Amino acid sequence: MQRAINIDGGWNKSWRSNCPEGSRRGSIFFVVLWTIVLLAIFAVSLGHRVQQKIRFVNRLEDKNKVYLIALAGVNRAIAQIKAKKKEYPEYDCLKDTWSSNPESFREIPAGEGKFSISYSHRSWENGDVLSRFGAIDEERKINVNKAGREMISFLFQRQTGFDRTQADEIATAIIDWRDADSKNSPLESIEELLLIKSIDEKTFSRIKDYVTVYTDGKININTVEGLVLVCLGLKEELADKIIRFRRGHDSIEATDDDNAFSAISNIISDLHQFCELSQEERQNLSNLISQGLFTVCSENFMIKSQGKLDGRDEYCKIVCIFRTQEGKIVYWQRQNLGLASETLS
Ligand SMILES: [Ca+2]
Repeated sequence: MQRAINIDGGWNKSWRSNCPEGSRRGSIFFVVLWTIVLLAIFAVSLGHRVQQKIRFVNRLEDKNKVYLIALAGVNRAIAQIKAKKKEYPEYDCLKDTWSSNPESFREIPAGEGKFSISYSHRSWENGDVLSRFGAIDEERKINVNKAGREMISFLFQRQTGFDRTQADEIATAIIDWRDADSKNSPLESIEELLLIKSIDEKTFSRIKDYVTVYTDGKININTVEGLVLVCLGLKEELADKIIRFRRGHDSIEATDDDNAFSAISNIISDLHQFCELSQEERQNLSNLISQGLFTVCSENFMIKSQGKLDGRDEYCKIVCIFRTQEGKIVYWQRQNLGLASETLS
């Protein structure tokens, strides 16, 4: 027992002599300091993560808000189309409220931002790009599932600079594509043209505003652009007379004084009252009418709605096609800033 006490007492003595009180306090202070530093680092890291999550949630909220703003634009356009169809179902033309209506479609406040519905088109005279606030009827375009080889070929010759042989080859490829020999079904979207040989992004960009897959193939003579009239087989001078008839006295398209063909049976007589038609022009127009190429009504409307939040860069663009007969959307594409587009069917 005496030995044990001596040994223990000796150890305590040795430890105290090696670890003086000041040194022990220093060690504790050092541990506490490191703990504080580590806690501070953890707190900063946690704060950074929380900030990131807050920013992410805010971005999701902005994305949702701006989508709803663009959606409000789509609903506004559909309401205008339905109202016009209910009030004047006989024919559709460019002075309709769905077609040219800056008061309803330009920078319209909605929620925390604004929406606009607009599209660009080219001047018949000089090809300048012009803007209009409204929707676009698909019946002004060539249906690539219905059009003949010559019509498609002519569109590619006029718009892409391809010569007759190259354009004929593309037209043949499109017709083969939609025939039973290959795909066994019509094109489901105009973007499907990009899968066809010789049609790259550049070529597609030059013809995409003139083609559709959503109509029955008939062209609305009240809304069609001059280029498409020529592709149908009208002489340029006759296409020009139709465009000038539609513009009315002010010679400006889509204004209140515009003229419109109220029925297919009135096309030649209405045009003849406006300007002189040669026998050849009458025959030219009569041939196309008898082939059933024209209509005066539209049933499918493309709406391009862009929503934007006030004071922020976030925006959302919706492109859709509304079919009035069935009262439903037949095409839907939504695109947010910096994000890949998603396509819904
Ligand atoms: Ca006019």
